[in-house]
Parts: sequence; structure tokens; C-alpha cells
Amino acid sequence: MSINYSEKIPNNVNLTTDRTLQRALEHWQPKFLEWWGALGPHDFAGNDVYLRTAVGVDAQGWASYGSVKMPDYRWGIFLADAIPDRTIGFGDSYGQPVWQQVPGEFRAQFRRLIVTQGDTEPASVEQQHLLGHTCPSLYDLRNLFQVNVEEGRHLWAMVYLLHAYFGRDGREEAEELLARHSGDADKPRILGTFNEPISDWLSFFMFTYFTDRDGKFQLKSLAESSFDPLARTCRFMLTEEAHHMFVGETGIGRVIRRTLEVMKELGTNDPGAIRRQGAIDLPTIQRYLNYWFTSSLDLFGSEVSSNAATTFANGIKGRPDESQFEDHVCADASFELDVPDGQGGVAKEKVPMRNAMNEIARDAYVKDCEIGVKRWNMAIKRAGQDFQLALPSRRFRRAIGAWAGVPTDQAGTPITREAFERQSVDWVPSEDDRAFVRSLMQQVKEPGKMAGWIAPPDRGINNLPVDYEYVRLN
Ligand code: BYC
Ligand code: FE
Ligand code: FE
Repeated sequence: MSINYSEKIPNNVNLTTDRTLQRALEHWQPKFLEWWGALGPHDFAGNDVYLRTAVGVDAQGWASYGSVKMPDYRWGIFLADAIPDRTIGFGDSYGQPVWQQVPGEFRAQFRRLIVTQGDTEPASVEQQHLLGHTCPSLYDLRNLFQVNVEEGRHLWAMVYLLHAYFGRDGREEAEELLARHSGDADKPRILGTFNEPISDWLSFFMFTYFTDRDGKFQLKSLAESSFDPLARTCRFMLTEEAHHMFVGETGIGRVIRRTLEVMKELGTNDPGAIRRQGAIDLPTIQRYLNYWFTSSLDLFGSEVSSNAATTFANGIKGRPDESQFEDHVCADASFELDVPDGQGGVAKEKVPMRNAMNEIARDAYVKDCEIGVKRWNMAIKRAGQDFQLALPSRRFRRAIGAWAGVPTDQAGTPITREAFERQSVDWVPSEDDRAFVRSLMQQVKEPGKMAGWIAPPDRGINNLPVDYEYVRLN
């Protein structure tokens, strides 16, 4: 179905046929714009940005590119096309027709998941509020803004579901999504990672690589949902998500490439010397990776979760790529996982498979995270440097689940609290590391120019050259 852009709220859900819903959303729209003005990208409201906007939801050419001022971006409601005769793909109601309405008995669970998903979207925009002022190039500035407007649209995606299917409490939740704020002492965002500051671009690239990738897997799980409007919404969101992870993977890759150049020029791997030359040494990159990867691991919830078992059984939330599995009911299956044995060691625990769905999603996530790490390591190896980046163990530095607060080394071996504290400076960014990385963050605004700590991208956006003026600053 094509997108109707002639309306106040672009959509492909026939919004005009439901005047009450349309009015409710039009009532929320100015509040969204007010929020965007206050907590979206700081400044730049008057600048032309080369952005892509969805013009259809089919695989071919859903995007159109053009110069847009961010406040004029056409945020709207886009669902992927319905799959005819779609049936429930997992859980106790496997094989029955999917639902076009939320069954009353599952209402609270659906609302909680949609609110949690919706909460992360504006949170990330808030976290990235100030980054524009220190962009390493106009190309990167444009990518930041592209990610920001799309996360804004993802908020719209969840608000639509709340308004359309949850009545009055849905509308109240939609207001709350604009009332909680990232890092706010009184009204923080729901999930941990979304309250962490992103105050430099290395963190931004780590976030888009690791945290947006949690988004990918959560959306894949929700795209399996028996509640068809949720599944279709998430399926379209996934097509936008790919670019966010591209920004992360290529961003980190370009930082590494620049570091390797400097190492070669100087003929050293001494972090001090590399830093004096204005590049980021590889051990510091590893520490940032450790930080954002482990924080993002927490976003999958507890290894053993009765919430996960219930939402799977009820057909609310499936596993990512459910079709890859043979058993979609998992009534008697079990799953073995590592838990702390309470005496400083590791024990095996066998749990019902349904309770381990968070861990199964986390497994798929970790595998996907490995791909970029392999690519970065290839570049390091090709440059002849004896250093390899690695994902730390999923037991390391956890704050949620079985390993929460259990001190381990990067390989996941339990150690004493004292040993953990002592070695933390080598494992996660120290205040010094952060101050150094911040010191590099100087805005570069000449088309085609890059900050000294990052290499240029291989190519520009939509076949344009790298030195295209992606954001017109005056
Ligand atoms: N921080 O049984 P448990 C994205 C809470 S990212 C704080 O362990 P469950 C994006 C949990 O809420 C994708 N609290 O876990 C990326 C629960 O609280 P209540 C976001 C946490 O429920 C970048 C309690 O602990 N989407 O889109 O099985 C930029 C016990 O829960 C955390 C979703 O997350 C945490 N890390 O699963 C922009 C999908 N982890 O309810 C966007 C929707 C757990 O008892 N959410 N808790 O008060 C879900 O599917 C589930 O809520 C979770 C947790 C997977 C998050
Ligand atoms: Fe998103
Ligand atoms: Fe994203």
C-alpha cells in the first residue's frame, strides 16, 4: 500500500477512515514536535540535511533522498504489507490465525512490551542531543541526523499502536513516552543502556553497532508476534534499522583504519605516542567496545525469565527468525546455561526452554556482533599489527540476570571483587580515557574533510561523493 503524504500525518493505514484515532494522533503530534525541538538534535533546526524519507514500504525503492530541514521531516505511520492468511508462528496457539486486535487477556503484556520498545527510541535521540556540535565530518553529521529522525519515527510507530489499540491508557502511555527522559533522576528511561550518556562519537559508533543491534533482535522477535499490526510495524522498522548498524560498523572501522595509519607512520603501538598524534589507540577502542557490548547484553533481560516464558507461550513475542527452528511450541524442551555456583565458580543449569528465550535471543545477538569484530580484526591483521579486538564474555560486567554483580574477568572467569576493581582500568574506559576521547571531539564542517582521528568513508550517501555538502550549515 502506498504512503499518503497529503495528510498531516503521512501513513499507509488509512488514517482518514478513523476520525477519532486521527484526531488523537494529531493531538499528540505537536507534543512530539515540541519534544523534538527541546531534546532532539541541539541546534541545526534551520539547516538543510540530505535525508532519506520512506515513500513506500515495498522492498524496491522505499526511500527517496532530498534536502530537508529536520523539523519538516515527514514522521509518519508505516506498516509493512500484510501477509495473506498469516498464522501464529509459535507458542500454545501455534497455527491459528493471527490477531488483528489485542486479546483482552494479553493486553497488559502487550502494552508493557510496546511501551518498553517505544521508550528506547526517543531515549536514543536524547542521548545524542549534543553530538552535532562535535561531528568529525558533514557526512557523519548527516548520518547522525538520519538515525535521529528515524528513531523519532520509531517512536511514532509505537505511539500509533498505543493509540489505535489501547484506548485511553494507550494515550496516557504515549504522553509518558515524552515525559520520561534519558538520565533523568526522577523519570529516567526504562532500560539501563538508554540512560547512559553518549557524549563522544566513539560512543555513538559503539552504540549504533551494539545497542541498535539489540533493537534489530528485539524487533525481529516482535515481528513474529501474533498481534499482526505489531508484527507489520516491526517488519518495516527493521528495514530502517540496517542503516543505523551500518553507521556503527563503518564508524568503528574508520576509527581503526585511522589508528592503523598513525601506527604505521610512527612505527609504534605505544598508546601514548598514538594519542599524541591525535588518534585513538586500539586498547582504548577495546575498552569502549567492552562497555557498550556488556551494557547492551543486559537489554535482553534475565537468562531465566518467567516473563519471557509467558510471552512466548501466549504468542506475544517469538524468537528472532522463528522459522529457523523446528519446534515452535517448546512445551517440553529444555535449555542448558551457565550460572554462578555461589562459590566463585560456574555451574550448569537446565531450565525449560520457554524460560530461556531471552538467552536464546542473546545468543543470536552475540553471533551477529562477532561479524563486525572479525572484519575489524582483518584490517588490523592486514596492517601487520599484532592486536586483536574481542567481545568479552557475556558473564562480564553484567547488571541484569544471573551474572548481575558477579565480578569476572573479560573471559568470564569469576574473580574477587578486589581483583575486578584493580583491573577495571584495563577493561572499561577510565575517566582519563574519556577525557582524552572528548579532547579529540572538534567539529569539522568543511565538505569532504575528516577529523584527524577517523578515516574517510569508502563512499558517500546514495552514490554522491564523500565531499558532497550533506548538511548545509549556513
Ligand atoms: N535495564 O524477566 P526479565 C532499540 C527489567 S533497543 C533495566 O529479566 P524480560 C533501540 C524488565 O523490564 C530494543 N531494566 O526480562 C536501540 C523487568 O521489569 P518489570 C528495545 C531491565 O521482561 C537503539 C525486570 O527487569 N526493545 O529498539 O523477559 C536506539 C525483569 O525482567 C533490563 C525491547 O526491549 C535492563 N537492561 O525482558 C534506539 C523490546 N532488562 O517489567 C532504539 C521490548 C530487564 O518486571 N522489551 N529489565 O518491571 C522486552 O521484550 C522486555 O521487556 C526485555 C526484558 C527484553 C527488555
Ligand atoms: Fe529504532
Ligand atoms: Fe536504530
